[in-house]
Amino acid sequence: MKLNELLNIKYPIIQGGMANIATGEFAASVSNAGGLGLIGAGGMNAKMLKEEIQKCKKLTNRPFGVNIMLLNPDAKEMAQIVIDEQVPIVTTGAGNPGIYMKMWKEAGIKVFPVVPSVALAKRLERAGADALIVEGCEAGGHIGEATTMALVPQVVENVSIPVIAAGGIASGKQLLAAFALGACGVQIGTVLLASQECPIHENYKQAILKAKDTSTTVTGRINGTPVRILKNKMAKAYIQKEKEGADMMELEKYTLGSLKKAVFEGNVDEGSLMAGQVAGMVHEIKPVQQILQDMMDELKEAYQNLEI
Ligand code: TUI
Repeated sequence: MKLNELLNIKYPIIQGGMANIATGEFAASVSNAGGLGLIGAGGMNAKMLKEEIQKCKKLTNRPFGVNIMLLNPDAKEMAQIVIDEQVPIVTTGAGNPGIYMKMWKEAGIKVFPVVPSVALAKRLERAGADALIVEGCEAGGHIGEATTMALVPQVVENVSIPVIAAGGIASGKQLLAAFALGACGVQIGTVLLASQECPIHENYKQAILKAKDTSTTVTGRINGTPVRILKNKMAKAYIQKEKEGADMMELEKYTLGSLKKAVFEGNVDEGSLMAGQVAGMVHEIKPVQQILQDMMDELKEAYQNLEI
């Protein structure tokens, strides 16, 4: 199954959920560029989500979706809002969306949960998921344990619905590799942070451009919510506190709140700059349309140049 046909979009590329970053306006710009734009409900409350959906609808006639971050206290209310607003596609992250599957399917919504394991992939296929976004731990933000390279083919082998690869994808070569692993498309996030349209603070964009292969680290491994971010003063302090056995409440201060510090204030020392391992290969800020087009051109070139 071709992802662009399944979603009625131009390119087989989905934008990541990107909590606190992916507004209705940003999602519309990704959809207008030919990908699937997503409103990242992660950092929003229910009322904000409704407003962002309405903004997005005004800005694009193309398909778009909403990513519901399941740890969000308003997740249940948001699950109903996407139905009321007739959002055509929903992706989920940071949990098992099983309890919402029936209501979404009855409303005709296409549901693409993000999964970090074969076990959850199989369970959600049985629950009626239309496709699965299989995310490896190269990704930015909240991650599972397995890498994209190891996980995608294992999920493909165990389910019959389409698989979309996520984590570690910023170029046409990586898009080609995802197809080789059995995926029908990809989800990208980090490379879109360096787009002209992305509404993050300029300092955050510059930090992405400056990053190299070893510039990310993972906080929260010990307390059970691993989150990949760019190394900075905050990341060092967090990991130190974790080792000293700080409790969840104390550590919480460093997570979602500090993402806002990075996104809105450009505080690159104390903020949490979520980014994937591919940050090291993102070297310029381009319009979203150019990012997608360049990936597709490079995919074709890399395919022709394969030497086997
Ligand atoms: O969700 C993401 N990435 C995110 S969410 C986010 S906001 C946040 N910030 C700080 C702490 C926590 C959240 C930033 N980035 N990606 C998709 C993803 N889902 N990665 C891993 C998972 C996942 C993990 C466990 C999905 C399901 C799951 O299931 C557990 C279960 O209940 O079976």
